[in-house]
Amino acid sequence: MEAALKIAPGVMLWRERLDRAAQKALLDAVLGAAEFYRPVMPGSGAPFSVEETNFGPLGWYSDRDGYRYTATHPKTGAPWPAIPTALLALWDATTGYGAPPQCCLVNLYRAGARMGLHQDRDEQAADAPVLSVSLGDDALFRIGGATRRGPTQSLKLSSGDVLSFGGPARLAFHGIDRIVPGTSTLVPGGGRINLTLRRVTK
Ligand code: MD3
Ligand code: FE
Repeated sequence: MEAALKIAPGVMLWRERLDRAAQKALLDAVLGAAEFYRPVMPGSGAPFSVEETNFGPLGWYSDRDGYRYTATHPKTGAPWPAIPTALLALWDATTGYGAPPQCCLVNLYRAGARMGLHQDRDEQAADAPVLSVSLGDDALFRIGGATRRGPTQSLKLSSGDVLSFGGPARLAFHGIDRIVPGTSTLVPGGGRINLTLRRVTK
């Protein structure tokens, strides 16, 4: 394995940490799991451009009533499927954190989808890192500091890349400016899938 790149304090990047076969296996696990839905913004009800689903005992969900973690799929009421074992192994190998992730949020970006700058603040386990796996088309990822104002840096994320955010980076503002359509053949129909592993409770 190539050594991790240190992007900023608390941010580590492993380029192409997953080979094509491992990417395909994860893609198949995602596509065979819970169906995607389109969350809406708290209050306004404006739809996200990203579609989502989850693996794990807790899934992240947003509707008019707010952001929260739920044990069941909002449309079907079924428990979320288990986190794929390859992702649990990746979490152990890259984070060394002493407890497994409880949530694997799956974001699906078709052409034109984006995610505005935000912080992830819905988790009580603030000491745990967040681990992100990119599949499919390239994305332009932006990360700043712990305040909305101030400098940001932009990073291209490609299929198989793995990023961890811990310590001083855990409350960094971040988002996806856009995806670059046609840069990968992995996802049928085109687009990008991001898997985010998190601890939720203390
Ligand atoms: C930095 N997802 O789901 S992953 C999200 O590519 C989210 O779908 C983006 O932001 C995506 O909340 C970015 C990279 C990421 C995830 C969580 C973080 C970066 C982070 C938490 C803290 C700091
Ligand atoms: Fe986020």
